[in-house]
Amino acid sequence: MTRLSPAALAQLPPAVRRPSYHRAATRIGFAHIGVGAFHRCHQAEYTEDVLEAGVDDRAEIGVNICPPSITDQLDAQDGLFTRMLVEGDRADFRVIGAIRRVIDASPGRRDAVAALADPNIDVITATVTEKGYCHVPATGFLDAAQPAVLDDLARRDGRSTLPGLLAKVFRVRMASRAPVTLLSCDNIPANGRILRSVVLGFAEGLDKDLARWIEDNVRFPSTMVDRIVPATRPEDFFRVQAELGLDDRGAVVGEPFRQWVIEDDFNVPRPRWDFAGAAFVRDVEPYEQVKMRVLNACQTALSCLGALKGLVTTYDDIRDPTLAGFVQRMILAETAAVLPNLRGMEVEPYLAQTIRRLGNSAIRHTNHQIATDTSQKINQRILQPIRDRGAKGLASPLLETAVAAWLGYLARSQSALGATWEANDPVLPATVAAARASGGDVRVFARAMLGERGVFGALVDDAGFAGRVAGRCHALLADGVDAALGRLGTSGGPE
Ligand code: CS2
Repeated sequence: MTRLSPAALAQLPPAVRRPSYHRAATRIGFAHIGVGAFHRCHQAEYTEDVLEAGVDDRAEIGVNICPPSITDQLDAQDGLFTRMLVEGDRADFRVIGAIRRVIDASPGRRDAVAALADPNIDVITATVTEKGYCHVPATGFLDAAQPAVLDDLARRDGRSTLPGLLAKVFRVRMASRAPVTLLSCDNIPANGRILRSVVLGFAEGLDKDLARWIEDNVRFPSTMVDRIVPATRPEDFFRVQAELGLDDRGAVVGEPFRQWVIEDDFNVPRPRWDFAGAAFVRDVEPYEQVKMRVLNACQTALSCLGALKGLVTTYDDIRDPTLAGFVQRMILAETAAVLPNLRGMEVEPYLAQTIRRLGNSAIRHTNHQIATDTSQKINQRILQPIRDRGAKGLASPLLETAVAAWLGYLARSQSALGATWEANDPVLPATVAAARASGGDVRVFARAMLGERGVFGALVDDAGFAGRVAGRCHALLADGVDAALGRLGTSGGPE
């Protein structure tokens, strides 16, 4: 079958939207690191909308520093790809042209550095997943104990880590006096501050002048990004192929909902993503708190509880009355007390919208995909609300149950504790050690995991927390999810 390409656009059925602006007249003024499904279905479409509106002429170059290969997917298509938005029986297909060039970083990364240091690029966006920042989740600082970070520092070269790569890019930009704005688009709290902190942490270890230059010439606005975009499945590729009559190896699938809130802190001409509905604000923190503590927290709790119940996707989880009831109570009875008061994102309507989004029958987001790397996600989604409630003297039995569910999920990846699946998480070495030392007792396992300071921060010193969470974890595995959640009652219930 013919591949999607500029020449093949004329063959598309009329219902498929395609670029109507003159692609060749755009210039590459943006770069993106980590062209995965999320970026293609989110920031790239905002840029596409702006190009269509004719208010900015900046298109982008995409750079992948980790597999999969972006050139395999998009080179032969001249960067074109389809985003399919689905809800129930409805599907909307659009070919996006905003990505003009793509490169896969070579092992030495010279090509990636050259592309990102190009003075014509004035905004670099990034989606590299939570663990890509190489930070300690509980503190936000560079994790200098990570072998890849140590290696990059020892070689004085950014071949393995994002902070290392960026330091290399900034060294070239310092020589050519080319300031830049860097936009983290991952779900970590104060993502701009964390990106700045890891990049400066790395640069300080290399060259103080470089660190000073970065402080003066690079801005790191924080952002809140939102759209549910699961990994594209084979059946999604077939559906796109059937609709287009063309083969598209870069197709992505997402929900219609999208949101982008960006801290207004640019040292270059500000992109016009506001034309596509993005909001530039002074302070992003309240927005990201609501999003991560409500939507993302529900996803994390559901993914672990759902997996323990043998369910496959968030859609299956939210149709389960026990699980749906549990997450709604968790948010309303506990998290709500530690959410900022934000106009347009008030907790009740926001939660109702979240539950509707999770109930979109066309989105099949697997529990295992969401549960991946929970050690990097749980701080901002669940632990911070627990800490904030603790500071107000409030107990958090439901949020603690979500923590217990994650530990139960990890336990079930270990043969000593009834291995059922493989877990994928940077905390796996500690998980293996804790399982081996547990003698098959999940409470012992959970207590050992609760000693991981990089994940739990000061909560590791809270013996009451450890005892309760270990007990809840045991109950979830020994009695089953329904029985354990049932005992929590409707109000959060007894300990
Ligand atoms: C999900 C997110 O995989 C995950 O961790 O919770 O990718 C989520 O779908 C997005 O943040 C929605 O904007």
